[in-house]
Amino acid sequence: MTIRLTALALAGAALLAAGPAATIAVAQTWDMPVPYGDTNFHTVNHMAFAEDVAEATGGALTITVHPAGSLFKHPEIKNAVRSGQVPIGEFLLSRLSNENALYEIDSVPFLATSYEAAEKLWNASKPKIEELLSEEGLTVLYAVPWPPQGLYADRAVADGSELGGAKFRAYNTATERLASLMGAVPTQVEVPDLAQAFSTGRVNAMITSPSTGANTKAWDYLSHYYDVRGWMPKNIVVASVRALRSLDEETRAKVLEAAAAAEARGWAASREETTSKTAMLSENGITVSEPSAELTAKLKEVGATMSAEWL
Ligand code: PCA
Repeated sequence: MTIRLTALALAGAALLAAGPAATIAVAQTWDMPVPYGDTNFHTVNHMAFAEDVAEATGGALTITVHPAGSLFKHPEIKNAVRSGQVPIGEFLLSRLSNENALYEIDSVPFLATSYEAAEKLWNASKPKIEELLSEEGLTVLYAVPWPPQGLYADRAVADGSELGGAKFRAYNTATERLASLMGAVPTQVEVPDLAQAFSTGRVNAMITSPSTGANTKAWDYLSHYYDVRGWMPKNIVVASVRALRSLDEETRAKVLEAAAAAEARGWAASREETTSKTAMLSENGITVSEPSAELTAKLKEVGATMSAEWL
């Protein structure tokens, strides 16, 4: 008690001595809610980002990553940052498509299906996306794509007709639309609930990355994977402008530096995941194959419809 009062008194004296214009560097801790589990490569990247920040700022800023929607559920994360409940958070960018179609440009099927194309698309769309988010008091720190999206099912899919009436797991509006256009019935399921949704028959198929399949041990609940490479949706990390402003200039610069490093590291990790996690699916007994010409044609047709709708 005495010690605490003394510390408070000292801090108060320092504030008075420094005058109104100076900022006193007070160590801060930031809670960072993220939607995906702790073995996911995005989450691993955020942990490294947090370590970099702690080290570079000499402990002036500590970031605590809360994985798997444990602090805020995925649909709540953006507004939690916006409203100041947390200073920083991650979400799937295309989930914001109901606010502006630009947010889902990375989920238009067959628009950008390689890392090179995804990077071009990000560079082209980034200024406008940054502007839109900044209007809401959010600063973009970094964005990292998932590996190319492939088709998973609890059955063999020869031409796509096998998915007629199937219950199709969706993670954003674009995947919902794709499911409907394939003649399936879409239903939103978050990654932490995925294994259970399949095991209980709530869903039979989905399109997602080899990472999400491997992270959720898809071999326990389905049998087939088709390497469709449909699109590469991105996760984005944003901080509130207010929270960034509350840092002293040097600390803020270190955060932005660590964020740039996290973006580069994340893209490299994503590339690596594509190969390693596809191999893991097959090693664990999933039948991994290229989609047939018929299935590809069907998906491309759906993609063309969705591109036209996006435009
Ligand atoms: N995994 C996330 C989004 C895209 C991906 O590869 C998911 O399945 O929800």
